[in-house]
Formats: sequence, C-alpha cells, structure tokens
Amino acid sequence: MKTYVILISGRGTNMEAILSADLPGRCAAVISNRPDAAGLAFAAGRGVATVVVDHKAHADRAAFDAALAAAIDRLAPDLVVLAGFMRVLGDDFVRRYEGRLLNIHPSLLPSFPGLRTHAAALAAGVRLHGATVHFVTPSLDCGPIVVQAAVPVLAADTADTLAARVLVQEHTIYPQAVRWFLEGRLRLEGSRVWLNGECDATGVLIAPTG
Ligand code: NHR
Ligand code: GAR
Repeated sequence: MKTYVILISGRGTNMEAILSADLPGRCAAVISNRPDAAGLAFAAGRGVATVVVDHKAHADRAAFDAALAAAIDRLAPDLVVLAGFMRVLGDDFVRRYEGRLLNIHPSLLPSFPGLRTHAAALAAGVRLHGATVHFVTPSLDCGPIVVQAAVPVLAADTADTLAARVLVQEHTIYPQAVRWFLEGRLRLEGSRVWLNGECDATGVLIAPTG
C-alpha cells in the first residue's frame, strides 16, 4: 500500500478531510512547522504519528528545508501533501520530491498566487473564485494543475465568507486528488496532468446560489 505524509502549519481542516476519506493508502505522519498547530491534536487522536520541524529553530530556509526533508525521508513516503502549509520551499527541496508533492491553493490559479487570495479576488471583482490542487514546482503556485473547483462570488461576501465557501470545496477536491495519486491514475506530461481511467474531467463547477 502506498504511504503519504501531510504537511500542515495550522488548523488542518484539509488534513482532516484527507484522513477521514478512507483513502487507499496509509498516512505515515502529519508534520508541522509550528509546534502549536491545532491540526496536530486531531492527527494524534486518529492514531497518526505527528512530527514537528520548527522553522524558527533553524538558522535559515536552507537549514529548515534540509531538516524537513530528513524528517520526511525517514518515513520514505510515496507522496507528500501540503495542506495549509505556509512556508515557501526551496528549489532543492521541491526537486527532491518532484512529481510526488501536491499542494492546495485557495484560488483558481493562475489567478491570485501567493497569500490573502480571497481579499485579492474581491478587490479584482471576479465573479468566480475557488481552489486548485497542483503539483508543486520551484516557482510558487505555478505547478501542473490536477483539479480545480469554482464557486460564485456573492455581492455580500467578505474575505471570510468567501474563504468559507471555497474551503467546503477544498475538502472535496483534495481527498479526491490524493486518491487519484494513490491509485496511480495521475500522469504528468510537462505542465499538463492527465487522469487515466473512465473519468477525465477534473474540474468542479458549483452552481450560483441566491
Ligand atoms: N514552495 C514552492 N517552491 N512552490 C510552491 O508552489 C509552494 C511552496 C510552498 C508552499 C503553498 C502556498 C499556497 O498555496 C506552497 C506552495 C506560503 C507562502 C508564503 O509566502 C506562499 C504560498 C504558499 C505558502 N509564506 C511565507 C514565507 O515567507 C510565510 C507566511 C506565514 O508563515 O504565514 O514562507 O499559497
Ligand atoms: C486552506 O484554505 C488552504 O487552501 C490555504 O490555507 C487554508 C488552510 O486551512 N493554503 C494556503 O493559503 C497556502 N498558502 P486548513 O489548515 O484548515 O487546511
């Protein structure tokens, strides 16, 4: 059976959705760069090993990346899942896990890379916003796209209400994408991802409400 590790920095609701999805693989550990990440307690409660690699305990980004890679390599996972992981990773780290490192980003990439995506979407006046699961490449939020979900932006939205609507979809598409990977159904070809099998449509469109 394939194994995976989940990297978190905080709340960990995407991690919860993945651990609750009864996937065809084993979670070898949840790793956090913050000792106080709320998600660690949930993982421990599920009997999943937890590891902290505190970025503040390392002199620079390279040293943190090396410690993180050492913690991951001890577990020899097939897949590394970034789920609300908030540290930018260096080129060496990303290349080490090339083709087996996934992230969920809270926007319809390539729109709104980086942080505070929901406020940026409101400021831009877009009518659709959403989330993207992608393979991680050295350049931030630019990797090959596995699946996206779009939600409407409503007139009364604040960054928080919009984030909550997007988060519901994250909890559906991220376990789905991890399942596809564990089933060996994802094939990377340059900047494109192909889903092998009976279904090849990996976008989700949520109908407007109100
Ligand atoms: N690393 C690489 N090389 N490529 C990607 O695509 C990555 C990545 C590391 C994390 C997640 C990402 C997101 O989905 C991710 C994708 C953190 C920041 C950031 O600026 C930006 C994007 C993402 C994660 N972090 C600050 C930093 O200085 C710290 C912010 C904080 O601690 O709150 O690293 O959006
Ligand atoms: C999620 O919305 C995720 O997409 C986003 O942070 C939230 C984490 O929530 N990720 C990033 O912004 C990465 N920079 P969670 O901890 O409850 O899964």
